[in-house]
Amino acid sequence: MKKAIFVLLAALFLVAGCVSQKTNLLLDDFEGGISGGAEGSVDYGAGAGSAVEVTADPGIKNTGAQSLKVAFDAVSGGYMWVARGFGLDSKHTDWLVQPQAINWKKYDAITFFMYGSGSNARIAFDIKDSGNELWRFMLDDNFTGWKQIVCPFNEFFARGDWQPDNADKNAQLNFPVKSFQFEPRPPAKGVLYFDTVELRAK
Ligand SMILES: [Ca+2]
Ligand SMILES: [Ca+2]
Repeated sequence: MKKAIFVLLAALFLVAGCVSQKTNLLLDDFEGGISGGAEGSVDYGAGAGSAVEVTADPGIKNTGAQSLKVAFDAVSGGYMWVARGFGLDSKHTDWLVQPQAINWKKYDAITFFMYGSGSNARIAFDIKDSGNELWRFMLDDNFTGWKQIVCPFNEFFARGDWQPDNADKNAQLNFPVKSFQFEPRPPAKGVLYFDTVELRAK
């Protein structure tokens, strides 16, 4: 009898395991035409002396046919942004999935692949929450080649240096998240590549 119960329980766990299989969600693969400006597919720019150029790179890629190539010169006092998602100034920056269509409770991190250059530049990865509040995760360009960067939602912090005028500034990361952006922090100059932005299943 004990053996029968054990077999039954083992079978139940097996079924439960199959049903609750973890599946990550691909948010963005940076495919298709890459351009800036009002009609562009990437919302990017720079100011106060910094400069950034964004193109597609078919040679260095992690998934699909290309990656997002970011050539930057970040000077002291300057700023820049390279953003994709919803509610941005450029018209065609959408992810592969609408934020409202995502069950955010199923995921605990946002991940992406970065092709590092070993420059030791500091890179900010920001997400904008449903209240337009910007949250930041910091990483270092201290490796070469592709590496997956895992940014757990509970390790983001609300930006203290700047927030949009319409940010709720409630110190809560409110879902759905609407967009993300990369910003190499000054002083730094170089080229980085990004690809394969996903939500990690819990
Ligand atoms: Ca790609
Ligand atoms: Ca908020």
